Amino acid sequence: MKAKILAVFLGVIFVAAACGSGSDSGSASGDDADRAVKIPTHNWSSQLVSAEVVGRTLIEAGYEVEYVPSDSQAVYAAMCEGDVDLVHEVWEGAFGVAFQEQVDSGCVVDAHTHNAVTREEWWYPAYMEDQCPGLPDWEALNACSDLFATAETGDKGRFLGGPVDWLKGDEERVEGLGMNFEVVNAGSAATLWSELDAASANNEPIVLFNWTPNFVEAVYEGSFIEFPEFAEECRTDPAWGVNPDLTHDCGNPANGYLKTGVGQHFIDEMPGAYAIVQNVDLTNADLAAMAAMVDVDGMDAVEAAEKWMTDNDATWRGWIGE
Ligand code: TMO
Repeated sequence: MKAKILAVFLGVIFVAAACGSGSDSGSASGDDADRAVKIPTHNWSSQLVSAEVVGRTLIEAGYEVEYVPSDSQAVYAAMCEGDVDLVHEVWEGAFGVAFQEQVDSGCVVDAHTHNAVTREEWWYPAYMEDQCPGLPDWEALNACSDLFATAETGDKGRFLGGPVDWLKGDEERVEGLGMNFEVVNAGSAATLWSELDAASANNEPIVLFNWTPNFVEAVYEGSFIEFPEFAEECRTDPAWGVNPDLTHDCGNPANGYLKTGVGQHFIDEMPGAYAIVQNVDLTNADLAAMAAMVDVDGMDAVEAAEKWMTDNDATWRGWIGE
């Protein structure tokens, strides 16, 4: 309550300031609270670049932004609490459950579905097809589990998963499908790519978490494992699917969404900024290019965002109505 009153009060001051200086088109709306837009940053490259792009676009429109390093699952509850205002890369496979929970509770709003179509799944380099006949079928993978065994995983195959704040269902899936695999989570995305690089240099077995759009498809040949097709009930109804007793006996969505979610508080407090954020639309090509600038070309997120904005000037200007 107190925060709301303060927000309205700051809004009034801001209107006064905006009128005094004669705001030009594309600048912050006079109805918006006078505070920074809080944008979370996560631990994969496209997100770090696109966060900068969203931030710089808002700055061009006259807003201030603040970046908040955030756990990519906990961020949805954090958005509910008002600690961040928006999440502009909600990947269905990794975050669909955590996002939907807060949408259902009423404090997070499903603001936009991007043009991009996404997939996040177990993935292997193409040379594995000679070593493990029958790929990309999951049962063929399981039959080859011994190829993927490591000192760490004993007689089970190793699945190299992403950092623990990404997908939550890998262990449940191994159980649900009765696979002879153990999930080992990488500490960072960089570890995934260095392990892929090392394995590929010698055609050594590896199955790891990957996604698209990403830079990987431009650099390595490979495929996603085909698990039983995803359905919502697979995550909630043990009776559904090949295992009648357990959930998660299916893959991730093969044509997943990429969404932008915002806090209801953000819509209330900063309607002008919200209108811009709703316009932000990313394509598969955008995300792949953003990831490649960092993971292939070695730019940092700021350099990559600057280059993307130079290359896509009309796109982001369109978002702010120029
Ligand atoms: C959310 N991610 C793109 C890393 O799967």
